[in-house]
Amino acid sequence: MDNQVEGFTYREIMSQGQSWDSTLQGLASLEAGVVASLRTSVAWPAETLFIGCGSTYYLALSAASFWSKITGLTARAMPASELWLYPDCILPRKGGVGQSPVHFTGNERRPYLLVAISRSGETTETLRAVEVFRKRGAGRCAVVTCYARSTLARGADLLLLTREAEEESVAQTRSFTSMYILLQAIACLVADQPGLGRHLRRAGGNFSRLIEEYQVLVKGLAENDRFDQLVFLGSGVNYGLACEAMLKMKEMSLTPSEAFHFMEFRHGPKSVVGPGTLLVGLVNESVSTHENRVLAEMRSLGATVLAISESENTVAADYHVSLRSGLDYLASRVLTLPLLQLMACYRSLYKGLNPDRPLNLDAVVRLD
Ligand code: F1P
Repeated sequence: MDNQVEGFTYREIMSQGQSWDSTLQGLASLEAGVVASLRTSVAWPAETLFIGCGSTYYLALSAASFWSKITGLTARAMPASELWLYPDCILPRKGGVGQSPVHFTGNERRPYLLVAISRSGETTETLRAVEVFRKRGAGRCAVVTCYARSTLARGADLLLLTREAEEESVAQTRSFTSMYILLQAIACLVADQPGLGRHLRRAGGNFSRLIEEYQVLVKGLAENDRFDQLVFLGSGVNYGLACEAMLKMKEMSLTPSEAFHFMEFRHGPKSVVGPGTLLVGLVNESVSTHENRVLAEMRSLGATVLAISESENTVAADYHVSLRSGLDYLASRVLTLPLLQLMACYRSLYKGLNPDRPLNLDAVVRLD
């Protein structure tokens, strides 16, 4: 199989298991300092804001969800450009009528924690958003990036680095999942949840088995001429992942793709469903009754359904990826992406495109 795919994007997709392992090993040496640095001398930040652009905005969406779930702290995600250009919609203004009482302890406004996520550390919108945040004295800024010498990294109060995930590809693959698992590990440190941390360290060991078991399936779906559009559904922490899978398919294969929260899809967007639709559901088995019903309904409208979940027995689908990881649900999330990245890569090659050179795209968006 491998000899049909020469490019660095494919190689980077296939290297993710090792990248996750080395990323987490790298964190182990920083652990004590990380928690101390995240904790301010006063109470925890009033709110944690996650920002990014494109893939890293989708990472921020999922991160805000698992951050709240793991730490109990409130969190929000937004495109970096929103914080840069519309800060008053995000940060209360001193003296402004809209100041929210939740950010006050006594008469002192509690700080925010900003988590700026950027593979390159050079995206203009993200750099400008951090500048705005700092100018407002709104709190401290942690940076998640692959490049230690980047502009963003150099200005961080706390630098969370995954050098091992540096990549040549324009479309993010191992960088995304490695920054993702790094942030999950940080959340475990902040919340003092060593058990979940141990599960995260086991995720890499599942990578090769899943590729071995399902590579042929995703290649077959990628090369099926029946499908002219893809829909990715996910809720909770899965929504950001569904958005990222959608973007991979768009960036690499130019296939019309959309992503929605599971329960939102009925409220209008399902009108596009038909025999040409491949619908990928990232199923959370704790709510699978509801998510299953959506999948069954879309199959009745003619869609072909690929479900990705921990086990097979709860989902009505035409095709199934059963992770069978034995991991905590949150620790298994990174396992959902590599096969969908591969599907996008295979579809790109099948259409005679080059996944290493996505049309119209650059690896970093720099604005003057
Ligand atoms: C952000 C980004 C990527 C996108 C493309 C262009 O980069 O929008 O998400 O896939 O590569 O740049 P970064 O800030 O994460 O480096």
